[in-house]
Amino acid sequence: MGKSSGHDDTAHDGTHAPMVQEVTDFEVLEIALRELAIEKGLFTAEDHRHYTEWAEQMGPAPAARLVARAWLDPGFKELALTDALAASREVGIDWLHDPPTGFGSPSDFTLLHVLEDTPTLHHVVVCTLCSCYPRPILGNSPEWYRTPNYRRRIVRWPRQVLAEFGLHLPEGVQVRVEDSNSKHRFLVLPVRPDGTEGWTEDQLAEIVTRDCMIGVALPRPGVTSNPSRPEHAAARPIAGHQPTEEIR
Ligand SMILES: [Co+2]
Repeated sequence: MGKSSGHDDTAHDGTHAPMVQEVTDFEVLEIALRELAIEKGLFTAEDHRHYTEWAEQMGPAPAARLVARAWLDPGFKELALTDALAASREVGIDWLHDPPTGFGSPSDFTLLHVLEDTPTLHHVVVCTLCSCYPRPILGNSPEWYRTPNYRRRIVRWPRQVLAEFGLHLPEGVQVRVEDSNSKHRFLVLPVRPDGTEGWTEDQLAEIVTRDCMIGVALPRPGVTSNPSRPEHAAARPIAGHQPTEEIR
């Protein structure tokens, strides 16, 4: 192959190896399986498009509302802690019937657990095996959540990894790392922060960010988006590039 053009079609001459692998093995597998399923009549291309559109509109807003309501309503908090799927329905998320499939998605046909933080106990969620995540109520997972780096390190050095997220927990606070799997997904119910007395559910929901519910951040009045990561100045900066104010 490639000999007729006068080239040796291997990476040895450095000209034929692609800069990036354009399609991963998993993508090839997904395409093959999807096309086969459509060909066999298991679902239509339109069903697939509809499902994809639904999956992409998921976000953390319903989970934030669940937390805010649990802070305000002890009865609802009890429901969230004992039957999180029922509590999900109260904030508009029905894990089994919302997806256009009508039976959930295979990986979301699962049990949700709400983990209650206290002043002396902090929860953080991981999936050490892959990337299990309570997607119907929290949206799609952040990229870092799926990295082997986070998955292997958070279970070994939780305090250190949390500190890297900017969350420095006092020694008196116990850290509990909860490992998700295909049947059990977790949502952290953080401690309601000081300075939010008298707030409405809408006001409270605004400060419950995605990261707070994974357990790598704590809610704070005035912080309504996931905190930015600490940035470090480049060891070998590009000539002429001006670092931003924050990292100078
Ligand atoms: Co997993």
